[in-house]
Formats: sequence, C-alpha cells, structure tokens
Amino acid sequence: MGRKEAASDTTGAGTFLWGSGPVLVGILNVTPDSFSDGGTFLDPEAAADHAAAMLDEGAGIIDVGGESTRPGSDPVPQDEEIKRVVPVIERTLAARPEALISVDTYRSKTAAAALQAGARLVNDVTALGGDPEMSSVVAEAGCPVILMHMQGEPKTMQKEPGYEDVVREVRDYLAQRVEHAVAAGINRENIVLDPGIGFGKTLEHNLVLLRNLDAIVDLGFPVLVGASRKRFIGTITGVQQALDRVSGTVATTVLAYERGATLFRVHDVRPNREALAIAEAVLRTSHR
Ligand code: HH2
Repeated sequence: MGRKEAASDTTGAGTFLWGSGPVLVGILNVTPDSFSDGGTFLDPEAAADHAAAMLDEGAGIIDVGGESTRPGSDPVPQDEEIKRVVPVIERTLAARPEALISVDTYRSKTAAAALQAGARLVNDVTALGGDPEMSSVVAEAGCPVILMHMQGEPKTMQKEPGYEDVVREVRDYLAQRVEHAVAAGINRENIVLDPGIGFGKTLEHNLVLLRNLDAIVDLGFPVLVGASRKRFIGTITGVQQALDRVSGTVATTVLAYERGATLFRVHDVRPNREALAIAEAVLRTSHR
C-alpha cells in the first residue's frame, strides 16, 4: 500500500492558510543560544533577511522563536522574548507582507504580542500547558496552533526520559491536548500535532516515533515533524557539527512525509524542499 493521504487533505486544518501539500516551516531563532544557529539572527535586520531568503527557497511558514528550548536551556524573561520576536515579525512583514509567520512560544503574552504584530499561527512546545492564558489567546485569535509533545521541561528533559510505550503515550497525550484545546474554544480545524522529536526522548524513542508516525497521523490532524539538525541525527551519522546535519535531516523529512506528516520544521529549506519534491513525485505516481 502506498502512503496514506495526509490528514490535512481531509480535515483542512489551516489549509486555508497554507494549502494541502507538504509545507516547509523555516526556523528563525532570534536567540543567542539556540543549539545550531544561536546568535546568528539576533539582529532584526539579519533575521528578516534570513526569513526572506527562506521564503525564496520555498518556506510556506516562518517560525520565529525568542527562546531556545534545546536540552539544558534556561528560560528567558518574557519581556526579553517579546523584544526579540516582535521587531523581527514587523520587519519581515514590512519586506514580505504575504509571509505566513508563526511564533514559537509557550507564553500567552508573547503570543499575543506576536499576533498583534502580524503573526498568524502559534507554535507551542507545551501544547497549551505552559501558560494558563495561552488557550484563550489562541481561541480568541482564531488562529492555527501547533500542539507538541514534550516529557519534562527543556532544562532536564534529556536526563532520563522514560516511557512504557512511547507511541501510545505521545498519541494519547496529543489526543488529550486536542480535547483541552477544543474545550477552551479552539476550532479543531486549527489544530496541528507534533510528536516533539528530541523533547524528553532518547535516540530509540525518536526512531520509534518516526517509524510509527502514522499512529499520530491517524488522530486526523495535520502532523508537523521537527527533526532538523537534532542531536539524534548526529548520533547516527557521526556528524558532530549541527550545521552539517543537513543530509540526515532530509532523510527524516522524506520518511516522515511518506508516513503522512505534512509540515516540516527545518533550518535548511532548499534541500528539504527539493527532497520533498522528489518524494511527492514518486508517491503520487500511480501504479502501472
Ligand atoms: N524544536 C525546537 C524548537 N521548537 N517546535 C515544534 N513544534 N517542534 C519541534 O520539534 C521544535 C519546536 C528545537 O529546535 P531549534 O529551534 O532549532 O533549537 P532551539 O530550541 O535551541 O532554539
């Protein structure tokens, strides 16, 4: 049997914004300490230029984040997070008014400020659990939201992650967060799910989740995968420098697409777009 039709083909969550094919979500970390690009885009002008470059390379969404959530990272004060992301959103939209921007935050005030500045999605690595006001900010904005699974919190999540059945537990958690979101007034059509690769997961957990991604896709929502340049890719390939983990990332993108994911959060837009174009062409070719 071929690839299952992606959930977004049927549920249409957010598809009014980004269409039903695979979508590249270009990562824009406005932080001094992100694991692979920390410090590179702290200057709003450099950040906006990078956003424009990723759009030119085929990003459908630009995900702007002002706090690193890499393993071991510390939270930044909310005001600082807002000061980082808002000018970048404003500059990006001044240059590229059509850009679809998401804000990578779990804080409601940052989300509200970003939405006010023109962001149109919220990417919440705590699946609305990190800030009691986040659900109502998203519900009132009526915008799409990415709900991600994480075990623990960034500071300590990689210490000793443990599951009885990682696929079942991640799927059940996401299903439960969907119900929380819906109860808070968020439209089902606006929900995207993410297994949270690398967030409180061992190498084995990441691999099992990628292998069994269809269990998450079966929940009926578009699925986003964020594996870009992550440590498990370096562990497998031996590539120590995060910047150089492009080929390994591309492999995860193609495999996840084949299993039904439709959104891919990546640093390197062009190679992932080219690989997806080939994957799409092959997978859409009908049997002889
Ligand atoms: N990964 C990171 C940050 N945000 N959001 C979603 N939805 N899914 C992810 O997998 C995800 C995410 C971590 O990667 P990165 O932004 O490159 O690094 P850092 O957290 O150090 O800024």
